[in-house]
Amino acid sequence: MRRKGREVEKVIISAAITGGMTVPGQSPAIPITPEEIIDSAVDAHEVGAAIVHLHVREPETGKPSSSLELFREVVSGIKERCEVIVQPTTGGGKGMTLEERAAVLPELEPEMATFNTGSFNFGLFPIAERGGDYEEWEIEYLEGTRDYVFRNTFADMERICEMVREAGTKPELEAYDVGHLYNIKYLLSKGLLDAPIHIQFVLGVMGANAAPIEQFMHMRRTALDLFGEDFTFSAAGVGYPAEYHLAAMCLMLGGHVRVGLEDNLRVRRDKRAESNAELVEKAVSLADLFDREPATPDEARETFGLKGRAAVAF
Ligand code: KMH
Ligand code: ZN
Repeated sequence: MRRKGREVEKVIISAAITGGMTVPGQSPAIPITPEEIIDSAVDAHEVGAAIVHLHVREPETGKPSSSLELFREVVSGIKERCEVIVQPTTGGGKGMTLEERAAVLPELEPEMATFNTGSFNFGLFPIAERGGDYEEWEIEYLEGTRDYVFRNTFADMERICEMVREAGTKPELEAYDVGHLYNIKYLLSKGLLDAPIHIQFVLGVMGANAAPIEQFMHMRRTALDLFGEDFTFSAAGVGYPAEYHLAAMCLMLGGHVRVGLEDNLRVRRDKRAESNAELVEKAVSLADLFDREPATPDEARETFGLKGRAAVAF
């Protein structure tokens, strides 16, 4: 999907719809129920997203969940309404075991899923410290991240490698720090991952790498050193303006883009986002400034070599 002559280079936009580490009290725009998640995903697709990255939440409380019934309801609901690539999380939320997080792979056999490439502290407790109108469980959830390690050991990663192969799922390799790229290299060297790989640089989580563009460039440079040109990439900048700063870097450097309420709640410095679609629209406008146009889901399927929507188990 590289530019030929005057052809515009396509950009694969991914919308991270709801997340598993944020809590609903942070923004009324975060979709909670299956219906809200489905509507938000379809709307994000209609304005330019080729991929929707999905978590699910308990409909009554908004608490992040690993319920396979909820996942099935959401992914089937989206598939009925549009052709977008549905990418469930295997990262889940705080307190979920690896088996709970990864159960979407054998259950849904999705075209794509996330694959987290290392362990690190995942700190969201400063959000609660800043104050706000939170339920008691939300404060506990956020405060509990003071003592939370997002666990992705080598044994865990080897297990996910087996599971994505069995499910015929393309992993999106989430790298939150430079060491995670070396973990990916190790898995490749053991023949556990298939090339070409797709890497997502996730910058801005407290406990891992921060999101200044120098750190993005450092990670991309390291990836080039380790993998040559044989990889695709996108970036998820956590928070505002990181989301759009990294989107701009990816647009300039031939990469792809992720935006969405999972990562960032603002569309401008002085304006909270009202929907995922609004965040995607801004990414599409930014792409246009760099002569990039949104890829359709089928163009993204071709770029990533996906098995196709007829081959999923939902
Ligand atoms: N929540 C993001 C920081 C996953 O779901 O597996 C990273 C993420 C990973 O989206
Ligand atoms: Zn996620």
